[in-house]
Formats: sequence, C-alpha cells, structure tokens
Amino acid sequence: FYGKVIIFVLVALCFILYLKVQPASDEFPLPVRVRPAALRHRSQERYLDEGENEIRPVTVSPYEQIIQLDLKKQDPSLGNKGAAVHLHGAAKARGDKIYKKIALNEELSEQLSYNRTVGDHRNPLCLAQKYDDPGTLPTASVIIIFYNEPYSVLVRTVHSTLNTCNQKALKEVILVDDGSDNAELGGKLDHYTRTRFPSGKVTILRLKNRLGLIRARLAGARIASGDVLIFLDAHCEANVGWCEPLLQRIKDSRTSVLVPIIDVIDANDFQYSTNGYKSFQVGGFQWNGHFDWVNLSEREKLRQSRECSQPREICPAYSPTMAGGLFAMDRRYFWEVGSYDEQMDGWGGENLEMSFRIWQCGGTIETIPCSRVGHIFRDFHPYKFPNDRDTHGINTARMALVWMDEYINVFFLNRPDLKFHADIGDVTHRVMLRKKLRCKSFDWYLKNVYPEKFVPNKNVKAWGRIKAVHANLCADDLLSNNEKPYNLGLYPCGKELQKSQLFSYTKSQVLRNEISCATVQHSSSPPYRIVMVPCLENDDYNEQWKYENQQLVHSNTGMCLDHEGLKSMDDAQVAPCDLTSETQRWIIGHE
Ligand code: LR7
Ligand code: MN
Repeated sequence: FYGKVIIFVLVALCFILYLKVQPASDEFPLPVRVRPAALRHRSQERYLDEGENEIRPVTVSPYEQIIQLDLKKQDPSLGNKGAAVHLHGAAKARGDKIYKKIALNEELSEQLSYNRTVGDHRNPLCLAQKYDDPGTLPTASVIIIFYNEPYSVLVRTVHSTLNTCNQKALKEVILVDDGSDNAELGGKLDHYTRTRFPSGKVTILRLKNRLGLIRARLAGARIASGDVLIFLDAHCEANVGWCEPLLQRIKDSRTSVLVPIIDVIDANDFQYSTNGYKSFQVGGFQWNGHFDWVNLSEREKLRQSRECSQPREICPAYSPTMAGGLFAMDRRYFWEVGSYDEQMDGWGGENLEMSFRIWQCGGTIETIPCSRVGHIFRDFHPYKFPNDRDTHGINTARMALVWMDEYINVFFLNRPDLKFHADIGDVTHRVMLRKKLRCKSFDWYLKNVYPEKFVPNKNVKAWGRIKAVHANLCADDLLSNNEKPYNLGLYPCGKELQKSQLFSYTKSQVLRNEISCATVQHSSSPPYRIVMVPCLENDDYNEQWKYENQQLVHSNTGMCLDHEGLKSMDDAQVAPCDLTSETQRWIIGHE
C-alpha cells in the first residue's frame, strides 16, 4: 500500500512540476505571436519576465521582435517637415476609432518615423544668432512625464529631443512614468531605451503609483543633475536648435524662467503648424483660474526695444503666465523659488501657481522666440482624474489662497463652487514660503506685469449685474464663447451673482465683462442686437455707453438698452430712447 502511495505522490509531483515548466500557451506566448495587444496589462507582462529564464532559452527577446515589427510598420516618407498625413481604407478606420477613444490618432503615429522632422519654423533672424560654445553653456536635463501616453508618441518625443537639442548641452533625458498601466510603456519601453537610445542618456523613473503630473515632475527634478531643467509633455516634437537659446538666456539671467514658442501638432493628421514666425502669443489668465493665450502687448514691445540689443522680434518677451508643460529653468533656482506645491494632485493649476510665484518672488517668465517646440493638443483628456475630482479647480483654489491676496474675491466670484470646497486642504507651508522669499503682492503683479488684465471691480463706475428695474431680467452672456463675438442675452437674474451675469461699467464708460465689450450690431432696421466683441487693449477705443436716469445709452447710435417685448433667453436689444419707457430702466450693481 505504501509503495502505491509513494508512486502516486511521485506521479503527482511530476505532474505539478510539468505544469510549472509548461505554462498554458496563452500565458507564455511564443515570441512571434506576441503582439502589443497581448501585452495590454502589466500583470501579464511581469509573468512573462519571471518565466523567461527558466523555461526555454529565448534567443531574441519578445520585446525585440515587437519593436522590429513596429519599425517595419513605419514609412519614413510620411509626415516629414511636419506635413499632414491622411490614412486610407482599413488604416483610416482604425485611426478614426482610436482617435475617438484617446483624442489622438495612434494608428497614424505608429506609421510615422520616430525620427521624422517637423521643419524649421524659426524666424530667419534666429539663424544669425550666436550662442556660446555648447561646451560652456549650462547643461540640460530634459524631464518628460507621462501617464498612459501612446507609446509611439512618447518614443518620438524622446528621439526628437535627442535629434534637435545640442548633444553637448543635453546631459540627460529623464522619463518619469507616473504609474501608467499600459503595458507597452513597461518592459518594451525599457528594452527600447536600453537598445536604441545612446547609452546612459535616457533614464526611466518609475513611480509605483500615479502621483499626478505635479509630483511626477518633482520626482524627475529630484534626480536630475543638469544645470537647467527642461520640462516637456510626452507628446512633443521640436525644431532644430531649440535648446541653445534657452540655455544661453539662463546663463545670462539665472532667474529667467523660459518657454519656447509652442506650436500645434494636429492630433489627427500630425501636421505641424504655426502662426508664422512674425508673431506669437504669450500667456495670460482668466479670473476663473484658467490659462489663456494673449497677444504680446504694445507696452511689452516697447520694453523689448528699450532693453534688448537684438532685433526686437527675437528678443525674450515677458509673459504674464506660462502654459505649464514646456519650460526651462535653472535647476537650483527651481528649488530656491519653491519648486511646486506638492499637495497638488492630478492635473491643472500648477501652471498659474508657478507663474504668479515666479513674478511675485523676483523672477521673470519669458518666451524665447528662437526656441520652438510643437505639442499635440488633444480635444479631451484621455485619462480620468484621481477619484474623479476637479483637480484643476482644487489646485487653483490652493494657488489663489496663497498668491492672490484680496483678488481672491474676484476668483471666487467666478468660481463660487470652490469657495468652501472640502478638498482644498491646508496651504500654510506655501504661505510661509511666500513670507520667507519676501514675495510681492498680487496687486503689484497686476500693476507691473499684467496691467492689460481687466479687473472687474477696479477703475469702474459700477460692477455686478445689469438688472431690469421692472422685470426679473438680467444681461447674461448665456455662457457664450468669450473669444469670438456673440450676442448678449437676457436671462432671469440668479439668486447670487453668477459669472455669466457679471459685467462692469468702466470709468471710461465701457460696458464689458472680462474679455468682451458691448457694441451694437449694424442694421438698418430693428432688432438692433447687442454684440459682445473682444475688447481692445486700450479701454478708450472701445465703444462707450452713457448711464443716465437709469438708461444705458449707446453713444454711437444714441439708442437705449430696452427689453420691451423680450423674455428670458432672447437677445438683448437697443431701441430709440424714451424717458418714459419702463423697459429702458436698468440698475448696475452687486448689492
Ligand atoms: O496624472 C497625470 N500624470 C501625468 O504624468 C496626468 C498627466 N500626466 C502627464 C501627461 O502624460 C503629459 O505628458 O502630464 C503631461 C501633461 O498632461 P496633458 O498633456 O494631458 O496636459 P495638457 O497639455 O492638456 O495641459 C497643460 O496644462 C497642464 C496643467 O496641469 C500641464 O501644465 C501641461 O503640462 C500643460 N501642457 C502644456 O503646457 C503644453 C502646451 C499646451 C497649452 C496650453
Ligand atoms: Mn500636453
């Protein structure tokens, strides 16, 4: 009996051993059958790694095979100099499908060479610029953070950096993986980095969990050793010679924080496009805490001509804010001036925080026109936010509490939802930082750095709602896009003052909101609608209104704001003035 038991146990053991050595074929696919889709999850992939040595001698790593297939898929004749590429047939269908899902045509990206060029879009004046010998410029650590970015797009970003940034000046490229779970960004990227990038230049820092882009950048900055940190998003391609102008400027001016001109790479056809080399925009902000682009002011152009010895068009241009993703900064200065608020989670808000902090604490933000980098702008975020929270809003509220002083009221007027938000947390350590660095006030910032920025309750005769005296109707932008002209509307006045009903009547008698000024539509017969058009830089050039006897009189036409026969959601109109009319009486105020 015991003999039988022993034999049975032995057979069982052998069987177990056999199972261990011979995993099911789909758990350990033969190298040739491994396709990226089979490697979708990290957990699966790790199993592959563990098994590799014990099971059979693999002569060519499966990653190598996939990478070679990837390279075969590429057509080096496509998309060069940043030309648009249009797919056809089945490939187009695949491209459209993935585009809907991740707001980026990954199918096309996989067909474009990693080394495609995007053309040289610099101002020709840049070509005559002389920079110090690259060996004597500060060295650069390029930090690229990514969370589940398409593999081919990320790899192209690294190649582009290596191809276009001066090799002597480029000390290292640090990729920070913010806890991605897309398996292609795991072992395959490791293998690609080991075998395809010049040895030692590119490193990957893997964060165990997703920490959000702010803390991911901090993690990268901590291990960087170059003199200058250059941050990039994981979907960028640069023009030649973009590094030297940045490094030179920082060599000459250590507390200048620099942004290249950011060009647009189309997320669908990968076309590289610019606004031409003659003009570019700089960073602004809106009172709701969002970044926006604004034209270079005439005031700044004068300063450039006065203070810069080069042709003005290629001089550093002071920028009130920066977009946040692409910038260069002296590494030590980055830490001295407070790096980032590491309590900011996810995405958003860090860009304005850093912008206001730099200016208020003695630095400058400058656009460097001879440095151009393209960025893929996506229509939506291909990822979720941690716990589905509005991290942009929460982070921005943290920023406002530390840096905006009394102007925080204007921010909360635009974002009442954030005023008592439970997740904002404590900002004491950032307030202490501001004290330690003896930073200037937000009022100083507005007066000296961004005087063009309209403040709804400064230099005004009245601000708040434009409310009909004899009806519950208020002027309302009906949430129209502020950048283009739109018709002013009427809507029931809200219980509280809300952003869409927030208007100012300025000392120069202009009726406006943050971006747009009220004009009257040219028309030979009624209705004479009120059109909101982007305000001109100088308030005096905007159309004027007189406010007398509770009437709002448009100066050019001599007509009055009138809601006769109008109801909620109708366009606001003017009509011939009539002092006896009840529907022409309005109150401007914030009670
Ligand atoms: O949780 C995350 N972890 C990350 O590592 C979320 C994102 N990321 C990575 C991501 O993979 C990417 O490489 O962070 C980078 C930026 O994320 P995007 O590309 O989704 O952001 P964006 O380009 O839409 O947004 C802009 O504003 C952000 C505010 O937090 C950041 O500052 C971005 O860097 C910034 N991008 C730019 O400034 C490029 C110019 C575009 C403009 C305007
Ligand atoms: Mn981006």
